[in-house]
Amino acid sequence: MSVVGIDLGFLNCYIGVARSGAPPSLGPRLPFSPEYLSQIVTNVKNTLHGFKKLHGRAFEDPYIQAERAKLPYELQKMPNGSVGVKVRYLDEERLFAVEQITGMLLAKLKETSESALKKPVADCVISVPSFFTDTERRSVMAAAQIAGLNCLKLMNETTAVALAYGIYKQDLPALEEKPRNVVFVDMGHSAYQVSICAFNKGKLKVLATTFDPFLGGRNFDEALVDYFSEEFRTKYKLNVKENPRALLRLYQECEKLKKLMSANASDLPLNIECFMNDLDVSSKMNRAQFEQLCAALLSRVEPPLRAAMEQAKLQREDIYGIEIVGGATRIPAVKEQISNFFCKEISTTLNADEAVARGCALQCAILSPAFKVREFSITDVVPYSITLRWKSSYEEGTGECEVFSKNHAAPFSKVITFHKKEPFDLEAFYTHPHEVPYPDSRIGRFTIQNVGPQHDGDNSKVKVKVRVNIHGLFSVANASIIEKQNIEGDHSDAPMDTESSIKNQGREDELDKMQIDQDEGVQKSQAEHSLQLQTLQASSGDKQDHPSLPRAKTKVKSIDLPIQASLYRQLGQDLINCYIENEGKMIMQDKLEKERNDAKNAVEEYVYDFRDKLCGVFEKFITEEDTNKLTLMLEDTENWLYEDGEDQPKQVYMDKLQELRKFGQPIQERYMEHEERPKVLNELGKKI
Ligand code: ATP
Ligand code: K
Ligand code: MG
Repeated sequence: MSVVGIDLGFLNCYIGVARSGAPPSLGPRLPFSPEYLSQIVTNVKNTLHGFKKLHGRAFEDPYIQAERAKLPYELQKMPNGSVGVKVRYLDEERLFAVEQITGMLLAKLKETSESALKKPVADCVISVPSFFTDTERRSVMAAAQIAGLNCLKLMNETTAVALAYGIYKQDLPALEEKPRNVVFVDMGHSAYQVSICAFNKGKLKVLATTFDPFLGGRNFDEALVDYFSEEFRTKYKLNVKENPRALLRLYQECEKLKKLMSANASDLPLNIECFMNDLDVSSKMNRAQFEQLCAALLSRVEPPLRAAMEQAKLQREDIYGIEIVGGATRIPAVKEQISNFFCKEISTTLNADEAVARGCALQCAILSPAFKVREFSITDVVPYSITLRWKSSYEEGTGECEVFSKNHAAPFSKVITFHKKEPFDLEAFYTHPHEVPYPDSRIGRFTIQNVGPQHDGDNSKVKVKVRVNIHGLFSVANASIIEKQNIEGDHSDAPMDTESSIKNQGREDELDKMQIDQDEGVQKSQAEHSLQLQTLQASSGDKQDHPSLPRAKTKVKSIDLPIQASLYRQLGQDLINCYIENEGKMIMQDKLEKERNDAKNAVEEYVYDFRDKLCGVFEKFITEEDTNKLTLMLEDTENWLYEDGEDQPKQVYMDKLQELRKFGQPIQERYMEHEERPKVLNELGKKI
């Protein structure tokens, strides 16, 4: 049994593999470059990359429109208003939803790990940036489903890094001791993330996570591209920005130059031959110039560090170490900004490229029942505070309540009590839209159905459980009506519509297990369920609700209520199923296409091999006349392969091969016989 962790990077994807046997060994590192997609989607002219952040957004989203201008491939609006990518697939222009594109990438990653491990792979943990909203997360989940992967957890990238750091550390402080606080910094190609984690033996707790979702290696490339485009405009009168091909090449060269400048401070050349209009261009730059050019970008390194420290309520001296990962942290000036802020050397003990994938693989092993991994508990945070608003058509006004504050522990469940006479809506949204790098603050609407008054006409007590689950997704997980059967004296509490006594149920792992159970489709019986709620109720010390009544006298019955959820920009399961079917078809088509190509290659190979042998080993076994005839035939076949035979069904190639073999086989046999004869005689000789 093997499980995998997938770092779904903007530019680079990595797979970490955990194999059974404790502790899990991390198997072959499987790096992926975006070029892989061109293998998946046959005949794609442009390599597709950078679609990670197109997830869960509307086509009109300003971020999408800004990206659109930069991407070498075309984006288009899908019928449901989300983002599609235009791709040539088997000589046909096709539009794929971004979920399908990531699904293809994930399917490829799955297939590659399977062939490396020689075992099927289904369970996985996939990384997402900590700043991803619910909509973005759900879109990535859909992609996993399309790829046939069972995603046990969407894991925040920096949390994965923290796990990779902590799980093998032998010297973490004991549980009762002061925790060890470590800062994790990840700057990749597209984003910059910081998180501060507190470690004790066997556990890590994320204290705060901050980010600049729009700062990464690509911005440094962009700064260089802008600079050289300007220079080439004056120096060579070239308008690079108007030529997509040239622009792409300039981006590639600038990225190379940027990396070279990380290792070398002196003047470095930038030369591109036949750049535009048959012109060769050349220029140079050194590290000091680069840093000056990128001063504005570099000044954005500090604020998230400062914010993280403030939110974690820590001082510099509380920090044990700073660990950096992600390709762009190799830029010396970025490192310098970080170490200057903390007045401390930064540590690079983690593998900057693989840490996220390793952490995900470890998390997957922890979650998988097939693995025995040492216990390690992980508490993440809610990145943005979440508010519930409720209204009822029957009563006036609305009520509001922040159910999760920023950096609140996650996964976590809470129970809220409402007093209602009729069904009601709960609207969940991010409390502070300006803090969220996403243009819409809506999460979803949850309608609590089947609510009616009590027998005496009074409000009913409705308990609603809200949760942020293991993937970082918010939901109204369940709702139940509490019926009191011995009502006498019980109504000291006047109907209070806006009362929302939030009881923390604790982030106890018990609740998480419940979540996993439900995800696996295990339906709890009514009895079991109400029992559970009762226990929760008892443990929450539900006193202020019944100030005058001793608990023992109230008979309480809890009845589950149906919840109708409508999540913001949710892909319907019907559509996902349709994508799954399509993905299956494409995998089949790819397989057929591969077989067809293999059959064609076999003909080509046979032609070359036969020709070699005709003037080589076969020479003695064939007349000159036949040789000439066959040479001509091989030449014809070769020409045919480049012309009419270029694009034929598999069977045509197989027939062709058969035809060639008819001529080749007898000669081959004569030759083999000749070769074998002395050996056979030799053997016989020995025996005699
Ligand atoms: P993201 O985390 O944003 O999704 P990613 O995980 O794909 O993206 P990484 O693989 O961590 O990104 O980093 C890629 C970036 O790091 C690229 O911009 C690349 O140019 C940059 N990079 C890699 N090596 C160096 C180096 N030596 N010096 C400077 N930059 C580098
Ligand atoms: K990566
Ligand atoms: Mg990354």
